[in-house]
Amino acid sequence: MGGTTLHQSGDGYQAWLGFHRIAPGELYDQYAVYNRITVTEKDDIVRTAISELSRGIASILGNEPEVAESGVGVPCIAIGTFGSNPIVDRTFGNDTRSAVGPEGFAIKSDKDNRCIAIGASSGSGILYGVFHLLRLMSTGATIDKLDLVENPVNMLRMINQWDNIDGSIERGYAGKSIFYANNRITGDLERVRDYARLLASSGINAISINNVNVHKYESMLLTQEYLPDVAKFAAIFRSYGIKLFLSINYASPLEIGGLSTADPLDPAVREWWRGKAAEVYAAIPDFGGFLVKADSENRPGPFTYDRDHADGSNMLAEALKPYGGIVIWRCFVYNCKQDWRDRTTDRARAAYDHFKLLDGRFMDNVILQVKNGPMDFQVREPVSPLIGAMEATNQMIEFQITQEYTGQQRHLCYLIPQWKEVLDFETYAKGEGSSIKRIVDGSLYGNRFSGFAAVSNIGNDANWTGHLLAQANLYGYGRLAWNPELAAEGIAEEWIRQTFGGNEKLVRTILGMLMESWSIYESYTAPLGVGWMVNPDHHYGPNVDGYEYSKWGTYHFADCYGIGVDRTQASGTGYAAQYRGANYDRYESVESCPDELLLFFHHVPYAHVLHSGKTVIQHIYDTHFEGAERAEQLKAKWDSLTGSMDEGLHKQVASRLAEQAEHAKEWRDMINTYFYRKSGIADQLGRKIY
Ligand code: GCV
Repeated sequence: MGGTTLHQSGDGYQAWLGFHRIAPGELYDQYAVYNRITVTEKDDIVRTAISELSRGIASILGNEPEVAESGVGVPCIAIGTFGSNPIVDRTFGNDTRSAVGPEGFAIKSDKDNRCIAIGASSGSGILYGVFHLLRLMSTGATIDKLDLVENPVNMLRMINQWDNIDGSIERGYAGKSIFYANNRITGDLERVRDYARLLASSGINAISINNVNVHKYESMLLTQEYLPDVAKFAAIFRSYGIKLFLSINYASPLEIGGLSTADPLDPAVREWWRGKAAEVYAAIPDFGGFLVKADSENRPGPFTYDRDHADGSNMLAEALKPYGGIVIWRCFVYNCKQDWRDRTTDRARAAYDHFKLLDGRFMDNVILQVKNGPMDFQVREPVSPLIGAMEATNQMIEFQITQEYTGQQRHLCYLIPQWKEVLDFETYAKGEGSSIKRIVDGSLYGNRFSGFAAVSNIGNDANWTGHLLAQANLYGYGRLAWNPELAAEGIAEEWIRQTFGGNEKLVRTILGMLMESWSIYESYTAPLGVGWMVNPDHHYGPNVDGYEYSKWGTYHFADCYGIGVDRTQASGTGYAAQYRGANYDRYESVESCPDELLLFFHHVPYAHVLHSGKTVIQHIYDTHFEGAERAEQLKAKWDSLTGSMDEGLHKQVASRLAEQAEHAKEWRDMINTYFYRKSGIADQLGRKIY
């Protein structure tokens, strides 16, 4: 292990932590007062916080602040957990202290005494407070009148790496793994540390560091051969307040344990996992727990032994319980070999059908991780009806930051608006006021564990995410997990100012581009919620009938008369009935189903008239022509920023946008031609369809 990362200005490596120098002026004078930090504590995370604050201020002001341990003296930024720093203690009264939760913080400016205090009840709180102050400074905010308390809304704010230990990344679009190469943990530790900084600065507090598809080699991470190196990663993440988890192979007792079964009810298997947990905790005392994908896409699981997923997860939960560990059990469980041509079998139904009836059977240290939609991270799908359907079970939501079906970081697609729609969705699980965000923050049902998980979009590309603007999705995910009430625009603007500086034209232009990018991508790809029109395996590029499981017929059921999947209770797969009350009514009826999901829920003729007044076929033509044009405009907008940012940064995005504009035309032509040929209906505007 070891090594250092070389990077250059203009490569995007610093991401949103570049901390641009501010020019002399009023703001500089206001910030420059705070050139001294006082702190008395020395624990790991507080030390991280001090070093981050010094580094950030040095970069913003051009001078390294003095760090004094006395805890007294002004002007200063006084930092400490309550009871450790006299300035912090005299700044915050009992009301404030009791309002600050385990990972929260309070910040208050005392203008007269030229002092800013950051108080918290833990080292993590201090670190988040420091990053908050730096965020304010690097977005040009006034800091001499601060008086705020912040607590994260979600307990778990987790990142899932899909890294394999051969160094590849499943659905990774930004180079190779920063953790592994050639079946070894190599890991440039500096790079891993820099990743931890990025994550902590956006609010992340947990990470699983290997793919959920765990093969034999990845199972080895649980062995003595690998655990000492895994522990080094854990130490780095720990110093940034981030807990480390591992994905495990359900068949590990067979794969690496020499047993002949992985049956969760077999005493030898239970004993094996208890022993394994003890070994892992001996190496990593604050280990988070196991993330599990079982009985899905050829992964082993309890079904092999005629056991259900409660049996399977509880067995692991029991092994982890003595150490405070948790089991995060994924609900992405479906039979990919199923023949669904008879139209009653429906992949969308699978998660709910498998798990709903198990409500109440899971131990309290099991959390079910549910993808945001019932299928698989499409550009548009409805919200998963499983979220909120299990009152007596811990649940967390899973998003996909890596852009598997949303342009693979070759196309611009700012995903925060999509996630906001999901989080704001009213489920009626406990009557009105039962939004997804209230379920996954644990408040609706008073869950012991809950939160957010998302699949990372980083690799060892210099700029982390391949497409520089895809950094906004990683940053935005963390911010949204911290506080789902934040607006998508606000998050984008923060990210832009921190990444590119405060030039107003630049900020407005990039903000506009990010905010329209999801709608642009949707418009030239898969229409009206139908999804899946991608090439098999790698899932990039248009292929209307292409998706790999289309051997059972297409996922969209298009023929010469119509298109879409009938998921109604009345005549289709019955999926619509997994929703409650008004949601069921809205989706079940073709009249009330929202246009953007029409083909997800209904099979309709091409001449069906949408709420927009257009026919389905005309909508397909129009959106594909417009989408390709709008992709071209994205490129022009970016070109207008030439000269207003580092040339290297500008160039890398310009080339991605040029590629996007070209590929959008390919999407337009493939989709329009396909449906023109299928339907035989001409474009009303007489445009050329290739
Ligand atoms: C890690 C989809 C992806 C797979 C992924 C799977 C999952 O099917 O294409 O690459 O596997 O989701 O979420 O488990």
